[in-house]
Formats: sequence, C-alpha cells, structure tokens
Amino acid sequence: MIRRDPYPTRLEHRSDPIPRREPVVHGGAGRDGPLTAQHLAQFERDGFLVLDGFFRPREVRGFLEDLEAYGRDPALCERPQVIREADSGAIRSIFAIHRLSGRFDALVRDSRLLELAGQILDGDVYVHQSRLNRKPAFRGRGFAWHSDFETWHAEDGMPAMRCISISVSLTENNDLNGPLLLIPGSHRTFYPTVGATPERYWERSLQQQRIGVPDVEDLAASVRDGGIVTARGGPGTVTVFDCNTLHGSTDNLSAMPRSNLFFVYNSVENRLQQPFAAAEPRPEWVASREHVEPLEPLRSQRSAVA
Ligand code: 6CS
Ligand code: FE
Repeated sequence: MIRRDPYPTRLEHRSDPIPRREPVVHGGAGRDGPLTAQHLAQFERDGFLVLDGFFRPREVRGFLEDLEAYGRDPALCERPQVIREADSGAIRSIFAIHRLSGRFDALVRDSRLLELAGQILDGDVYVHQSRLNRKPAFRGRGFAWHSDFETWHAEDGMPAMRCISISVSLTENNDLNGPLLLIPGSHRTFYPTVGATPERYWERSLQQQRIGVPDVEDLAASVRDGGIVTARGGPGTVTVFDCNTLHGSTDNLSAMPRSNLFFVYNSVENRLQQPFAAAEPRPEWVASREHVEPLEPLRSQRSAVA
C-alpha cells in the first residue's frame, strides 16, 4: 500500500515550501502548568520560548558533574550513543541520557517539565530522544541550520508536528560560546530538502549534518521574515521549541564551555512509523520506537532537581 506523505523531503530537486498542517499549541491551553496564556501565544507565534531562571543554577549543578564523570567512563565512551567531534575527538553529544541514570530519568519526568509539555502537546507524552550537547571551550563545534522534524519525519517516521524539544542549560549560554540560534516563525513552514538519505547516515549526521538541511534560498527567506534570535541565559534556563522551528549554532571559539540537555517530548498519538525517506529506522538510542510508555510525573515537584 502506498502511504500518503504530507511532508515529502530528501528529494532529487528543490520543491516549494509546504505550509504546516498541524496546530502549534494542540488544545492544551486550558491545562494548568508553568506557561501563562501570554507564553502560549508567544510560542504559537514564534515557535519557541526562552525561560531564564526556570531552574535555579544550583539545581542543575549536579547534572554537570555527572556528565563530566560520564566523559571519564571508558565503557560508556565506547558506546555508539557517545558522539565525538570529527577533528578533536572531544565528546560532542551523549544520547539517551535519561536511560543512563536515575537522576536524569527523574529530571525528564519532573512535573514542571511534563506539565509544560502537556500545555503545548495536550495529553500524554513520551521521550522521543534525549541528549547532552557539549561544546567545550575553543574546540566545541556548531550545528548547521535545520528543522528537527525534517530529520525525524524522513529518518525516523515521525508522522506529524506534535512534538517539542525542551533544552535545559547546564552552563551559561551567551553570545560567544555558541548558543542556540532560532528563526522565529519558521515552524509554520516545512522546507523539503534536496538529496537522498545515505545508508546509516546517523553515523555521520550527528557529527555534521549535510543532508536534510534547508536550501540557502529558503533559509534566506525565512530569516528575512523572522530574523534570528539567540537563546541566552544562565544555568537553569529552559528553552522550549517546536519540532519544526529552524535552529542551529556556531562553533564555540570562546574560553567558556557550554553544555545543554535536550529532552524531546512526543505525543503518544504521534508514535513513529516506518521512515518516510530512509532505508531503515535509526537505533533506539537516537529515536524511541519501543520505549513509548507515557511518562508519569514525579509526585514531589522538587525531588528531581534538589
Ligand atoms: O538527527 C537527530 O535526531 C538530531 N540532529 C540534530 C542536528 N538535531 C536534533 C537531533 O538531535
Ligand atoms: Fe536540532
């Protein structure tokens, strides 16, 4: 049976942008949670929110220490979910961190984060992907402009735009250390990309993405409309962004390291299918297809990060 694809991508030739079909706030606006009506309106308009002071700096300090310890664990460093920089060999990302320790599992189920996800996605969610992105001083490398949904649709078979990322910064993010950059309003358009997905592309794309990135003309139009916003803030800042918001970041040429956690929450009604534009599904550590149980919030608000 031929499956209809509302968002064809990884094409031979450039194809026109497609307007988003799904809502941005999925009817959860009436729910209780950390976001005000004004936040939700802003998220709907821009496709992201930067919430400085969501967690207190001391609440996130322990996570940074855990992560530095992971970097010194030889058994862990051998695993495929630990991604290194192509040039320096420095650790760039660690995937599936919420399955590495109880502390990260507790943070991913922190009731404040789950309520926030519920306000946008309406209903139960599970973790599609979690990771640490690390950008050490001087050697940390950037990420090309992209929409996560484009990759998750093409390579993982995510059917619809009912998914968000929540980033928790573990260090300060400032203009110099390679902060996340976002294009406001870009979440309302799907930009089909040019070029077929190579076999086992994840083995390269997580170091440097070349396929699945928008055409420069499309990027230029998007920036002309929306501009570029920097997600700045101290440790504990939470940045929430829609799965289709264009984002990227530059290298870290500064002397200040930058580390951010990313938790990707997907609606249980938006589970993965077969990839739309790749030969085989990616591994479980980068895209959950088996671990899709709805997340249960932690009863005590403070226990996750105390
Ligand atoms: O391929 C992925 O799923 C990942 N790649 C990027 C550049 N962003 C989102 C996600 O971590
Ligand atoms: Fe991304």
